[in-house]
Amino acid sequence: MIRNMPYWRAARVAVILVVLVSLFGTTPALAARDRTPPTQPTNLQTPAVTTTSVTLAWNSSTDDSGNVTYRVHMVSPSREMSTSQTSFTWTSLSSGATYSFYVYAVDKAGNRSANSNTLTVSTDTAPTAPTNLHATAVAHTTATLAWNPSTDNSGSVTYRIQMSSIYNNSMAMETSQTSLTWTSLSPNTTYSFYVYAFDQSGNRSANSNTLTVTTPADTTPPTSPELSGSVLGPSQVSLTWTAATDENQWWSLPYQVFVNGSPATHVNWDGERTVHLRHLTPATTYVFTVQAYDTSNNRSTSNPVTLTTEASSDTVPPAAPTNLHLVSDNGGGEFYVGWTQSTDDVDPQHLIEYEIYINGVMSALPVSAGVDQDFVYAQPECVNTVVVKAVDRTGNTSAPSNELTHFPWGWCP
Ligand SMILES: [Ca+2]
Ligand SMILES: [Ca+2]
Ligand SMILES: [Ca+2]
Ligand SMILES: [Ca+2]
Repeated sequence: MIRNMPYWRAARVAVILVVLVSLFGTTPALAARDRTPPTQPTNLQTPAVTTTSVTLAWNSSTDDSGNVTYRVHMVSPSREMSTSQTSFTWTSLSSGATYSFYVYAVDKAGNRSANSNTLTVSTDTAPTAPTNLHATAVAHTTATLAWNPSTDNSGSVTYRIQMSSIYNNSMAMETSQTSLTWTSLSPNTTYSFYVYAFDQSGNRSANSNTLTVTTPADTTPPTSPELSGSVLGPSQVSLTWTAATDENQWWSLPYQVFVNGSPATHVNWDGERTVHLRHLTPATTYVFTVQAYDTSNNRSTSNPVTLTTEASSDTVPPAAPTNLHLVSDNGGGEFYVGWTQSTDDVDPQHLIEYEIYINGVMSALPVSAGVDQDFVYAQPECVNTVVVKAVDRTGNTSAPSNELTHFPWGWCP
């Protein structure tokens, strides 16, 4: 064609062809046009549905020109989205609504494949709220609750019951039933409950009504402890008792010891059931009892135990301990102190007891006999001033040792 043109005209056509090639990459007149559409996308399915979204997936198309674009078509309302992937998540849908979709592929030349299968999908719905939350039984430490069930499109739901009280900001229990017994409550206490449902996809219902329950007061005392005791010399007795139980308390009960009807100064730990009472008067008859009490302070009293301390003519206290010094500081407020043991006019050294006072407060740890060192727990003050006193079997108490000043917390403000 160009060969038969005059030279000037052939040159002009050549320039036009060069411009066309640079613009379109090929000569439209020379390239074969792509008239082959992509193959049909198949097996359109939905691997995931939520209350507001549907995820679609399909098997890919092939095309002679390489990559294709997929058009995801919603039938009603008619909308279309594009993707180069073989899956697409359609969002912002309505809960519990039904939608139909199909997919087709388009190649670069605009050839369109056949439509895939049409898939009809319903979005998920959240369960309805449980209703009529009410108590079917309330006891000192339990409340049995029941409610009308939720309904959900996907079948079974799980209920979560929320409880709050002055003791607990919020606690929750779950069940697939429509009733639940809440245990470990306290007597004479008000609790609030509500329940909601969630389906297997985690969609949550609204809350039920809020139910307020007050447990009845506990007016029943614990069982009575069985008390026994023995004399340990002129100034001490040992008391021990069986464990009392309470219908509302599964943990160890606290006890209080009484001497001739008055509370003993001895403070025992909750649950402790053996005590040594010290500094009693020689040759004196005492009546001891112990009381167990529950959280509502209902009290039971043991059998009385009558004991007479041994006689003693010892009226002279031991010499004061000397050379009180720091042995070691274990950190955390625990430190060891040591001293030179005392002597007594009557008792051998191994029977002399040592009371340790920190800032004037007697150590709560058990008193030891016949030792020259012991450990103590610091008072919260920055300066801890420690003294030790010796006590003989008759209860005669020495003057204090020298003072030991210690800084157990390592600093002073
Ligand atoms: Ca093609
Ligand atoms: Ca559901
Ligand atoms: Ca009770
Ligand atoms: Ca003495």
